[in-house]
Amino acid sequence: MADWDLLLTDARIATMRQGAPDYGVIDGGAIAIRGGMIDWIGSVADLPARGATETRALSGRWVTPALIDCHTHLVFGGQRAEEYERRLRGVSYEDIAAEGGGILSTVRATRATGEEELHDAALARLRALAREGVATVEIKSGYGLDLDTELKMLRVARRLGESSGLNIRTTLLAAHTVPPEFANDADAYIDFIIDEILPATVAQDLADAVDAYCEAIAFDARQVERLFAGARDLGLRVKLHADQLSDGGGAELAARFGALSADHLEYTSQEGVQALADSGTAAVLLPGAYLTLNEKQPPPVRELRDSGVPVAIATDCNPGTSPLCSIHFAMGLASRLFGLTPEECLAGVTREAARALGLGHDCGTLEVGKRADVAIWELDHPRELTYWLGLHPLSDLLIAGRFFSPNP
Ligand code: DI6
Ligand code: FE
Repeated sequence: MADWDLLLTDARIATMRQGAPDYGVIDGGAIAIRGGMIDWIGSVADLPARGATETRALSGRWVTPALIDCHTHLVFGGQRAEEYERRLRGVSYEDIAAEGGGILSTVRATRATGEEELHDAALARLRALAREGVATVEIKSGYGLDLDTELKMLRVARRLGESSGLNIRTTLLAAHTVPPEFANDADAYIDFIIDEILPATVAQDLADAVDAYCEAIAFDARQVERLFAGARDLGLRVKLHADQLSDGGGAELAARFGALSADHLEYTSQEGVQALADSGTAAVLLPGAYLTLNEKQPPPVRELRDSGVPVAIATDCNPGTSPLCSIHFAMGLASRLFGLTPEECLAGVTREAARALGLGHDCGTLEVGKRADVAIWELDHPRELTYWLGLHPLSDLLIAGRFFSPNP
């Protein structure tokens, strides 16, 4: 009987191992896979003499961990291209939100759309990511804002895990904005989330984490704090949309609750950065939203780097502020707009993105004991993943050790 299910040889491997210099490269490498997991990795010269059911020689191709998109709002009804046009004519995102458009227009569309249709539209976006080597995607709710629709979105997200073959993590974002039913009473809506939506979500095991939008146009730090306490009581980890348009103390708040991640962070202060460093909370940078909103203040990348905060990058794929279905483009933007190096960009969509989802033990690097989520590329060097815009040089994608076809 063969020891291994699949053996990849003659590969140049960027393991992205924590602490390893220069992408953690192994030249002339091999990866042995068994039961969907990495069983052995190293130089071909050291490969133990064992049998494999299937062997693939990769002719010196580059291999990296499969990519991870750790912040998306991929499930939603309709789209907002018309709002985008209005913004180009000078109307601000906040003004559109104040007149009941913005997030609330997607809420109306999502409430009115059936599960099948929501699923199929999201699946197309998911496949676009998979074609770029993405194996793991986080999907948030937050366009329902009532019990039925929040649960509907999370059910669709869970189902996408089965239908797409990708690893899907789901996040309850009921605290995205105040719904019309609770207009002018954000506190009562927070109570409703704590008393009704959170317990139902947990009872049906529909969410892996809880998120909130901490912003002047949504919820303040005190309201988010109450929600997070409720989530903690039910054993759920938290993440936060923090300090995107103003410094609302979001990073400090996320750190206080040991959040998995604090996301956006354009206006985060030095104290906020230090709080993230002390709590081990990952920073998730979202350059697609920064670009689309034509923002001018980039997140404090140097401070994050100097303080040792893990920095991830994601698409934030959503119909309002980041209609971005390309993780490669997010990497390209993170380097051009925020000054991240190509190696930081690759770490940001592999090792650090896994950390931002609490999956650091499962995926995000190529190491023994992790799931065999592997991307194989037609590239001279993995720095090109950040350099090219609009090129998709994926040769093959393995998810849990199996060759995955994004276009079945
Ligand atoms: N993520 C969000 O949830 C909001 N901004 C962001 O970056 C708003 C999304 C929307 O306008 O629909
Ligand atoms: Fe977002």
